[in-house]
Amino acid sequence: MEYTTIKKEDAEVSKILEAERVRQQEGIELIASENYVSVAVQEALGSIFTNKYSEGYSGKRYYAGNEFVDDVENLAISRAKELFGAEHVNVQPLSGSPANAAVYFATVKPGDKILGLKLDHGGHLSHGHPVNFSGMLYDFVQYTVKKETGEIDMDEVREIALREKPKMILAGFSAYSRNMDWKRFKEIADEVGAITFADIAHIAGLIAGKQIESPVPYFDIVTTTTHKTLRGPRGAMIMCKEKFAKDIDRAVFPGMQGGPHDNNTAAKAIAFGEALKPEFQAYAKQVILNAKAMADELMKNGFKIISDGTDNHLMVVDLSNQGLVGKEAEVALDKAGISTSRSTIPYDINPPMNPSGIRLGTPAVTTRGMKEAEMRQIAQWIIEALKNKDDDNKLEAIRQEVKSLCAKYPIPTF
Ligand code: DSN
Repeated sequence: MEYTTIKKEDAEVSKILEAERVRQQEGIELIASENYVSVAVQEALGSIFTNKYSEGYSGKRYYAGNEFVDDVENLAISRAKELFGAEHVNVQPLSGSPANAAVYFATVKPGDKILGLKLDHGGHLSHGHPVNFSGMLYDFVQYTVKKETGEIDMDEVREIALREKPKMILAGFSAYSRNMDWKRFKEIADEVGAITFADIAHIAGLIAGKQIESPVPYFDIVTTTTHKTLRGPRGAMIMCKEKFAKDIDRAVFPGMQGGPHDNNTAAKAIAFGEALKPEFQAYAKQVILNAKAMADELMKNGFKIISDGTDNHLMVVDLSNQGLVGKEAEVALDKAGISTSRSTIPYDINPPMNPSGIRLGTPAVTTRGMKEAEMRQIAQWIIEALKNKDDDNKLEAIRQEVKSLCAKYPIPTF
């Protein structure tokens, strides 16, 4: 990689950037929400669209000179519509939580009741956690996964919905490895007259790649970040039925945000274009095959995966039968060149800063071209690193093996 101008103009930033490049190239990235974007997406992010202000929407901006911003935003919207079959798309949300905030802002009032998945059962902070704006402003009631199966029990969701009569039912997750029953969620919402809202941030790429069923045909509103399995720039978008379009657009601007980040919109257009290509379906399929292979290898070696496997790109490993907690596992694996995130497990007895599990995901390693054999090898390194968590020499030896494997799978950079 050569960020030649940065190198010439700013040695301090250049040094940090190069260190990060080496970290990304030489390590194995298993954080389930991360990925590597294409060079085209990187170029768009660094493009002159970053110079522009463009509050408003296509044809109705509050600044002059937006004819090409209109072109690129319209292109991103039409590609997103084609990719997901959505009636209406807003590509301006800056990230996932602001997108979710705009949805609440557009559709419910502070104090209204919303039903969402509990954070330590796989939900997201913006799905009603008390420390988040969502939990502070709205009256969230939460559904959970079953202790015995690790899966959402739709009969229980219905029971809570009938009892609580929420204004909105939210289906989505950050750490759940099973398919969602979108149709059933919609049926339950219809029974109680609730708006349906799906947050597909984690699985949008698997849906776009036609490997997982989409909530878009069933749900009123669907949000997603664009940088996880979807493999675009950091950001988000909102898809909705036409009848919510005006309210959603107004909630994003002027309700929640000022000027959109047009360089990011250009990068979204490119990423959606990439996701429309047949090779993206092959990538999405491989992401899931890789996750299944990794989960299988870990389970064969005595590790407990919540729900005993995965249908998507991620898995939550319960470390309690290994005599370990998430933080020490994360630190040991990091020393071995394997990047993961600690994770709560359902019914966790440990605190969120040091929970009982780790979450692993395969989008980034799949983008590099790794397949099932590499997943099994990585699982073996994980097992070895965790067994030797206090032996820095052993962890360094694994790190060198990791580095050799990674050398065969370069990350996309300029
Ligand atoms: N931070 C993301 C994740 O890791 O799942 C969710 O916002």
